[in-house]
Amino acid sequence: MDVKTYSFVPHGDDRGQLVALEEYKDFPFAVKRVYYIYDTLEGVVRGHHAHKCLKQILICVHGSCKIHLDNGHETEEVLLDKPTKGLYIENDMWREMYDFSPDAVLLVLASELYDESDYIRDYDEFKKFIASKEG
Ligand code: T46
Repeated sequence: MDVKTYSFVPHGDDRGQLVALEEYKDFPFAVKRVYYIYDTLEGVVRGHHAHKCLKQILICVHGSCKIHLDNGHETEEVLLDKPTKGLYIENDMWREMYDFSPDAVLLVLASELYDESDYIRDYDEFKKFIASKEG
């Protein structure tokens, strides 16, 4: 599966590190929404859905977590464990987030405003949606 990850280059100096991200330059969409996930309890699995249109960049800016990706045919697991690593998740991709370290902060840059109708929260429905798009 073709998983797109980014290695962001920090502006480091003797004060520490700073990562700056610009839409269309460092990732391929404009940001309409930002959210972050933290204080995730041990053993919790989040996500369990796909999006019809939404594109996102996930960055674990503190701690670590794993992302399970499923395009309807293949699956892949991605470890996010540094604030310079970004994961691009396009539409039509089932995702689950798990193995959060207690200190994990997962930052998400999203291409659209929140819209519940964009979610596919049932896995069988997701498989049918993918099959229908592929004709
Ligand atoms: C995704 C993964 C990576 C809002 O009101 N506005 C928002 O922008 C978001 C993202 C969520 N919410 C509300 C909806 C639910 O009542 O926050 C609650 C938790 O959302 P959800 O159960 O969808 O959270 P996750 O962690 O399962 O999924 C989230 C995003 O929803 C999703 O788009 O790709 O993170």
